Amino acid sequence: MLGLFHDTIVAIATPESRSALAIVRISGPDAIGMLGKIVGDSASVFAARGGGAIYTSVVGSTPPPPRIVGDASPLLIRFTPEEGVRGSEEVVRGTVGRTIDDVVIHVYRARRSYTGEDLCEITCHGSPVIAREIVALLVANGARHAEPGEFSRRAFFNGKIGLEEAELISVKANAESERELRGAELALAEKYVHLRSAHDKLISLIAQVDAEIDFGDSDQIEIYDFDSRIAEVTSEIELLVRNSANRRENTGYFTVALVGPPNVGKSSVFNALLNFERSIVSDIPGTTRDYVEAFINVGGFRVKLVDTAGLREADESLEARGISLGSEAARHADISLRVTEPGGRSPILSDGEILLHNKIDLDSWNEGLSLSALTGDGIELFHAWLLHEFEQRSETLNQISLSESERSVLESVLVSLREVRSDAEPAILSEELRLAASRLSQLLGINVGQESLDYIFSKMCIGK
Ligand SMILES: Nc1nc2c(ncn2[C@@H]2O[C@H](COP(=O)(O)OP(=O)(O)OP(=O)(O)O)[C@@H](O)[C@H]2O)c(=O)[nH]1
Ligand SMILES: [Mg+2]
Repeated sequence: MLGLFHDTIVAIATPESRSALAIVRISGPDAIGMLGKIVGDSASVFAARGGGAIYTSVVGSTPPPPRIVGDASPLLIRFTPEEGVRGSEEVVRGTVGRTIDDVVIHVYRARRSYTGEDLCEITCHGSPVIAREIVALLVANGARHAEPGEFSRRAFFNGKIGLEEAELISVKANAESERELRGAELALAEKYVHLRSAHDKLISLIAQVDAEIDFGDSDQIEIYDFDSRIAEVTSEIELLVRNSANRRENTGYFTVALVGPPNVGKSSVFNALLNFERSIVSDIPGTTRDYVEAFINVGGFRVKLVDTAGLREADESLEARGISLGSEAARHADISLRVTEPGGRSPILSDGEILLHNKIDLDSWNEGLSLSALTGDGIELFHAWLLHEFEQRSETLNQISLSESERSVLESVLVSLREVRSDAEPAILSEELRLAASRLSQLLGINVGQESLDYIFSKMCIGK
C-alpha cells in the first residue's frame, strides 16, 4: 500500500536527555532507502520484510555518501532495492567513515506500520548527541525533520488510526499523572459518545425523511415524533458544549497555595510536603519574597504547590510586589490554605480559604487541619485530607475539551437544528439535516476539517 505523502520524515521519538536508549524514527516512501545508506548492514535493511530486529552500526561519512548509478568500484556495494525503489538497480558508495553507534533497527513495511508507510525505528544509545547525529545523517540523505505529531497525522491520513484514537494518543502522551490520564480518557470517550450519538440520530432521521420523499404520498413529511427527536439531538449537543464551555483551561493538575502572615511556617509546610528543602526557611519574618512553585504527586493526582510571601504591610516595593503576586496565585488556586501558628490572631478567611494550623508541637490544636512541619506530626493525615479533596473534585479536573473550531462547528449545528421545521419542504428539510450531519461527521473524523486536525496533532510531541 502506498501512503499519501511523498517525502520522508525523521525525528527523535524519545526525550532528548541522557537515557539508556533513544529511538530515531524515519517514515516515508524512501525511509528504507535512506536508512540503508547510513548503516553497515544495509543489505539486511533493504531485505527486511518487517517484524525482526537488525543489529548493525550507523556509519557517518562526510560529505554524505552520494548515490551513484552505474559503475561499481571496490568501494561500492550492490543491492537490489525492495519496495519503493523497485524498477531500477542502484549502487551506492559503501559506507566509509567512523562508526557513530551500534544500533538495533526495526523495519515496518507500509502495510503493517503505524504510519501506513515504510517506517524504521533505530534504537541507539541514549545520548542525545548520538540520536541527533543519526537524524542529521538521514536529513543529509534527503529526509525532512518531522513536525510535532506528524507521524500520527500520517497514520490518520493513511487510514491507520481514527480521529478518536489520534486524540487518545495525544492525551496519553501528554498526561503527567495516572489520575490525569484516566480522567482525560474518560472525558474523551464521553465527547465521542455524545458526538456519535447525535450524528447517528441525525442520520436515521435523514433516512426517514428521504424515504418519505421517495414513497410518501403527501407534500409534507410525516415522521413520528419528529420534533422531539430533533430536540434530543439538540440537547445532546448542548450538553457537550455546556460541559466544555466556560471552564478553566484543562491543566490536568490541582493547584494548592499556602498563604498567611510571615513566619507561620508556610515554607516549612511546603518543604515538608515536597520532602526536600526547596523554599528557604528562617525565623526572620519576610524570608519568602517571591512565590515558589513545585509539583508533587498526591495519590496519583498531580499537584502544583505554591509557597507565597508572608502577608504583611511591606515597606519595600520588591516585597510588596511578591506579596501581591502570591495573593494573585492564591486566588487562582483550587485550594488556598491559610497557615496559622499557635498564639496567632484568628484570621478572617477570604472566600474559599481553608485554615491549616502549623506548629502543633508548640501547642496542641484540636480542630480542623493541623500539623507540625518541624516534627512531621499530622502530615500523613493532611495528605489523606488532600487526597479526599482531590477525589471530590476530580471530575472538574478533566472536562471534555473542545477546540475553538470544534465549539464553533457545534454552535452552528445548534443554530441550524433550532430552525428545522417538520412542515418545511421535504427536500429542503433533508438538505438541512444532511448539512448538520456532515458538520458533525467532520468532528468524528469523517470528512474532517483542517483546524480540528491541527488542534489534535499539534499537541503531540515531535516523533509521535
Ligand atoms: N516549632 C516549630 N517551628 C516551626 C514549624 N514550622 C516552621 N517553624 C519555624 O518557623 C520559622 C518560620 O518558618 P518559615 O517556614 O520560614 O515561615 P514562612 O511562613 O514561610 O515565613 P515567611 O517566608 O517569612 O513568610 C522558622 O524558624 C521555622 O523553623 C513547626 O512546625 N514547629
Ligand atoms: Mg516563607
